[in-house]
Amino acid sequence: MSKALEGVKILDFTHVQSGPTCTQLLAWFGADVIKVERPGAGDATRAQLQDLPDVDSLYFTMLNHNKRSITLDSKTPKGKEVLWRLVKECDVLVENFAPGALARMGLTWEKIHEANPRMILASVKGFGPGRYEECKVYENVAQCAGGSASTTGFRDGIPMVTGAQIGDSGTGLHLALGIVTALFHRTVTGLGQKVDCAMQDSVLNLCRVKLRDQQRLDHGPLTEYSQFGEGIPFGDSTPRAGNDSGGGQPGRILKCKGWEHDPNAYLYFITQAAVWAPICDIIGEPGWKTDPDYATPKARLPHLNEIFTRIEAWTMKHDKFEAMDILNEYDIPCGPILSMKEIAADESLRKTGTIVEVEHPTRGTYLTVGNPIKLSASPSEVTRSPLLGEHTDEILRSVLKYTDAEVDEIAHSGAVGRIEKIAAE
Ligand code: CAO
Repeated sequence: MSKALEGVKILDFTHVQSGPTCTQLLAWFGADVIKVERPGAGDATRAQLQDLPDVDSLYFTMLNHNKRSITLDSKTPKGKEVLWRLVKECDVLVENFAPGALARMGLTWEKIHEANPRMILASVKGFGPGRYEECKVYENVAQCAGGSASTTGFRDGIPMVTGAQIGDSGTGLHLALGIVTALFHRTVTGLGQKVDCAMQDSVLNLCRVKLRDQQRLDHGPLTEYSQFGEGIPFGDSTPRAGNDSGGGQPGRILKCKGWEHDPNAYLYFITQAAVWAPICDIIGEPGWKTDPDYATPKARLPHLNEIFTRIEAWTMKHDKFEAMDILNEYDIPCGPILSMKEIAADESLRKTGTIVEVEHPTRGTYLTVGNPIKLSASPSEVTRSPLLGEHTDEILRSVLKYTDAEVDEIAHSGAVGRIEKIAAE
């Protein structure tokens, strides 16, 4: 079965998380992703958060599946020569260096476009053009500058960042869509183009409902926020709303049986209007079905704290899975708070390939997250991340068609790392 992106060559000049997330997705869809790394060190994440000595970290292995690695010093004359051969050979160059770094290597859009008019140049930066455009950015900076932190956490607490890497992985996802869109456009124009994603913009895109609420504030209080029922006045910007859904269907995280000793014995419960009647029956408040203070979604808004306290009295009698089973019988939307330990053992996620076990020559077996996007005619298979420079030789010879003598010359010039054969394979 052919892969959706088979035949597409990606010059992967990415590092850390945002860029590698993007190129990993493209690799899962079948693109040939050639990761260019600095000889000796490689992507800095290989050595970050290491749990085993001298073994590529899980941070690296979990973001670089299905890729090939070539080491190349792009600042040496021979290294530059090889890099330009790669530019001419590949369809897409993806990078997330600090602003200006790519141009300092001589790789400006004008030169790239001249050398290979079909090439797409895809970049992640922290900020788009404007007052912060020169800044280096990591995940949490983007969460803060993109509106996520100011709207996450509890009203009376400090701004919070989330565990989901919406700045890094979120931007990588946006970039991947930009790349396949540009590839599609190229089928019509025959030309490549630039694809730019700023982490701030990507976070904001994921936070658009909070900008919605900012504008709603001009016309009155946000009645779906618990703060409204608590009689606390709203300020001039979208507040932090704890675990309120804040949307049309009020929801909360509620304690379940065992919450005293299990930090994840909780359930997210949504009081969807369509199932209000069964909710009232289950929690033992049948009168709320017709009581004018509770019968309609609008009437319920000032009473959300009371309603969720009553529902929680019920959820606390059941463990989260039991509660889920009972509520699902009535199509009441709810979800258990799953720990990473529970997710790692989840049978369904393993069956669909969203959680996969991967074999690595120096690490052994480890768990990773597979492709969350399932294509029926082009399923993804997760293969391990490359060792540093593992494919240098292969790429020089088979992709760039260097002769044996030329490969020797490149190796002796110091432009590439030691060309290794992997003994374990
Ligand atoms: N050969 C020679 N030099 C290389 C090289 C290679 N193969 N690969 C990288 N380099 C050089 C770059 O040319 C750059 O050199 P100069 O600054 O001298 O021109 C240098 O390595 C470092 O690049 P950098 O500034 O991008 O790296 P950093 O560790 O200092 O910063 C980061 C990291 C992430 C803050 C920065 O890259 C950045 O802001 N990127 C854009 C936003 C982003 O993607 N952030 C997400 C981070 S988490 O996913």
